[in-house]
Amino acid sequence: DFVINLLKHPVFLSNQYTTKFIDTTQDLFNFKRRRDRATKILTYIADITVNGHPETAGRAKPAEARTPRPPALRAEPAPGTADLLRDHGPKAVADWMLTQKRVLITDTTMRDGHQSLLATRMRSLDMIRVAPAYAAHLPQLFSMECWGGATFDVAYRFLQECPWQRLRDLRAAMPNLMLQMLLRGANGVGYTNYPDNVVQSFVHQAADTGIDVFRVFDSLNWVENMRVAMDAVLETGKVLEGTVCYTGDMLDPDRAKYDLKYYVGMGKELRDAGAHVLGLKDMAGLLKPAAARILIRALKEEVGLPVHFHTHDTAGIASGTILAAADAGVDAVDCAMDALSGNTSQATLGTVVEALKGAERDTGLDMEVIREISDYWEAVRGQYAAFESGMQAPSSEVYLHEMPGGQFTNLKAQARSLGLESRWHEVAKTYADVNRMFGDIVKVTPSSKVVGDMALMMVAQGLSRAQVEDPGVEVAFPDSVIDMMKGNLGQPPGGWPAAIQKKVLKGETPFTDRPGRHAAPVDLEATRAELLDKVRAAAGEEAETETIDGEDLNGYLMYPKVFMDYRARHAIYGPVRVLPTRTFFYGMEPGEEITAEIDPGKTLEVRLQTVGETTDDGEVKVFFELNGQPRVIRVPNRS
Ligand code: BTN
Ligand code: 3PY
Ligand code: ZN
Repeated sequence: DFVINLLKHPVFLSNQYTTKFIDTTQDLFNFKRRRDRATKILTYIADITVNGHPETAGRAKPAEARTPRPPALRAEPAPGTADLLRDHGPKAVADWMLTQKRVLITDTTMRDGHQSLLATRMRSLDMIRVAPAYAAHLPQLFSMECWGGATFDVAYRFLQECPWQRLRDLRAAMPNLMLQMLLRGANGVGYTNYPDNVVQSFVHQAADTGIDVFRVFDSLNWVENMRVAMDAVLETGKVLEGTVCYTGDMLDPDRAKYDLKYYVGMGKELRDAGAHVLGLKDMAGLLKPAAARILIRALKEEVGLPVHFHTHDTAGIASGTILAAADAGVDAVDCAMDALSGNTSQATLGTVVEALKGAERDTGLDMEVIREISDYWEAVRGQYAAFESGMQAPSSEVYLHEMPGGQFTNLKAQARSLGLESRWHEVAKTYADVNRMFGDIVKVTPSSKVVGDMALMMVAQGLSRAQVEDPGVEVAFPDSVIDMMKGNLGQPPGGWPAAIQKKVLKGETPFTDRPGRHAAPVDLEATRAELLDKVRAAAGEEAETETIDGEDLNGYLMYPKVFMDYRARHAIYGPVRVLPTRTFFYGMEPGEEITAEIDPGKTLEVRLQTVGETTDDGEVKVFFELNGQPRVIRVPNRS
């Protein structure tokens, strides 16, 4: 019946549907199909209850968690920056930034905040529930950074949810605020260069689904490698934030490679390439207040674009640097809501707002609302105890290793999985050695991952920098290092150091031009057809209902295997994004009851009665009540 409903549906017939058509079109669902999705979700709960979630095994459990409750809404969303962009375009946004006096604030909680503190594991539901409070009560925000960076693949890979749907839901919930993403230039939201037309297609899809501000950077600060992505953003009519990554120490004569002249020069290149806003991305939190004063003043005067400053609080000084930047005339700065700020995350939003209050550059944000929203985030954070990094305090060690805040927790987890966590300070020191060995480069995704891979390998194998550089010592370099030395991430200023490059490449000739020039364009329509065939072949009797929209296609182009694995699990477990976070990671206790909104206004009430014994064939029966009706689900006992 469901298939007949679908095939006869006017939207389906007119080809106007997306994969979400099925999840969002109520009138398709006869009783059988409705039970189907609920059964899938019960299967997931049963599986996690019996076997645990692989991602939380052996990790800290949340303390008796307070249920996150979003603040009550007391106002309709007032017009904000998204309205300005919609009505007057990106240039008007930039002009407005320059003429108004406040320090504008971007809230990064939904992207860099949890990427840097919780290994990017925050689920969409926890964001979407608080989004209306931002729209209603913080309409003065410059933007919400809520997408891109590592959040894209982590959503598919670990959270079993569609990153595009997250964006669409946030867009709908915050119509007045500009939504911002982090785009790694030619590396998209991945770890390697993509063909030009894949990057272009991705940017257009992101703009269509809801992104207003594209912060575009390159992991080696190579403007040449950013142009394809930047030109694509310009075509969309959204805000292009062309971004300079900050590294080293501008005032240290030993790090002369990255001096004031270098940054101002790059800022001018980005302006000439069409950027509306100049991003200054201090991904590790290395920019010190005195240097910030000089750098921001110079960028403002010599480049002329509004400057948007991003930093991390790893050393504990981010808000101090932000105040110095405010004095020097910075236009916008990034902060995270208090409960997800500090350490490797951004500066504390409420603190920055308080510090500027009453003075010339008052942010105009409402402190009571900030406290309420932060209180919500505090309860949310409690549910993610399994993903906390264990960093107890800020640390000046960051000036030694220079790891990006968004990499820190991930690299620590990688070190843990190799049994190296207790040798973390050695990893940090080696990371610094690798940076010097590679010629002192910008370290940000993906170049930071290459440096991290090399450092872990050296610590694991007990190799020193001198040994690695010694032509007489055989070294098996990680694939990512070989790839980078071949030129596949582009060129750092001054090129790669010849000796180490030669040793890594064993005589192979590296590229020195743009990697995108070597990558043939992908036939997008052929890929879509191929993908649909694959998805249908895997879907069995539900094959007819499978479709591939532009969002799916772009997800697949970035991450083919990750996307296919996500779809395969989706076929089994259904839309598990609707489950409460605790249930998603820990399953349920006998006697526990939860509700999940499977469609707007339609909830599943789930009660777990008991978990049966494991049968001879290795299966466990899990007894539920679903909306008052008994249901039994069998799952394999894999524990
Ligand atoms: C992963 O870590 O592989 C992705 C997270 C989703 C895994 C699901 S959870 C239920 C089922 N049991 C498993 O061991 N994997 C899947
Ligand atoms: C990312 O690319 O994910 C980053 O956060 C870089 O800072
Ligand atoms: Zn960052």
